[in-house]
Amino acid sequence: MKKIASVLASTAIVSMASSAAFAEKWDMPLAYPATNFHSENAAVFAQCVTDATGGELEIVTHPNGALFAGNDIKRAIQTGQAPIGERLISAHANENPLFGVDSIPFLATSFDDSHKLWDAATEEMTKVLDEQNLVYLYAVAWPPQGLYAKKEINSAADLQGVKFRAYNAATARIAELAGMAPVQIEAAELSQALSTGVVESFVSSGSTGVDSKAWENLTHFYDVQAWLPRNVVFANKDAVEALDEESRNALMTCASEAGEAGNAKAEELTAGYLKTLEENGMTVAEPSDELRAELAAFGETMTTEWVESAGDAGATIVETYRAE
Ligand code: PCA
Repeated sequence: MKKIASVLASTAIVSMASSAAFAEKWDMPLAYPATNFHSENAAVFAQCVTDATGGELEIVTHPNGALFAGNDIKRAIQTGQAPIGERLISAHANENPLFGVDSIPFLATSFDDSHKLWDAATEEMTKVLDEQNLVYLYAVAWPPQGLYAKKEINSAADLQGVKFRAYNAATARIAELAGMAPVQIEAAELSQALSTGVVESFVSSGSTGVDSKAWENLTHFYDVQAWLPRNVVFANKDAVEALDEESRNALMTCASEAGEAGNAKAEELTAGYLKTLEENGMTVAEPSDELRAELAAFGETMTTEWVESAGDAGATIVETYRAE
């Protein structure tokens, strides 16, 4: 007992001596695995802030939902349980439709269009997050979303009754429109849900298919390119305001660099993920004309629904985007 106490005491002294008088450590919860490109990018961002402040503000990432599960990250930061973190923002569209702006099917399906749409939405997004005690730092797109299944899917009729994993309101709504049974499941739990048969289909990127080794349980990936959802990194507003100016500037500069770098990485890696799915035995294909048309019709329904729910602010974003 005594020995443990003295070890602890000396560890405490060492860590005090090695850090500056008012140094701060920020734990940063992430929902996705350490090897996912978002998590790797967040680790570079964390190091950037730590280096730029000479360790005055040290950010330490905690991937894979280890500190907070994906669904709890946003609330944890709003309430100050964690000072900073990353979250798939569209998973919170039930709080405010604006959070689902990046998941309107077939509105923005390429990286370029996705960036245009996001640019049109950023000011409003920053404001809405600010009202929730959050400071918007940066956002990185996932590669375009495709359809995973364990059989050939030629039309929406083939999806009828399939057990489907949803990750936000848009994926749940597609399931509903296609007559599937949606279950909300975090990416960290996806492999298990697939191997136990809880779900047999989902819509996501090649990146998440690779992370969850989709080929172990599924056979087909249809590259439908429905939308490019984003992970947003934000910080607790009180925690940001308590920083000295130098640290705050470092945080903002590193954030802007991380946004650029992360989006470039997403684009660069997209084709490789689909290749990995293929190399592991999955059929990677374009959707049939019929499936494409049916999904497009769901998209039209959902675009109308979104614009109705998001009010003037939403309509302005879509108009600005379309005018670009
Ligand atoms: N991967 C995340 C969200 C979008 C994506 O490509 C997921 O499936 O949870």
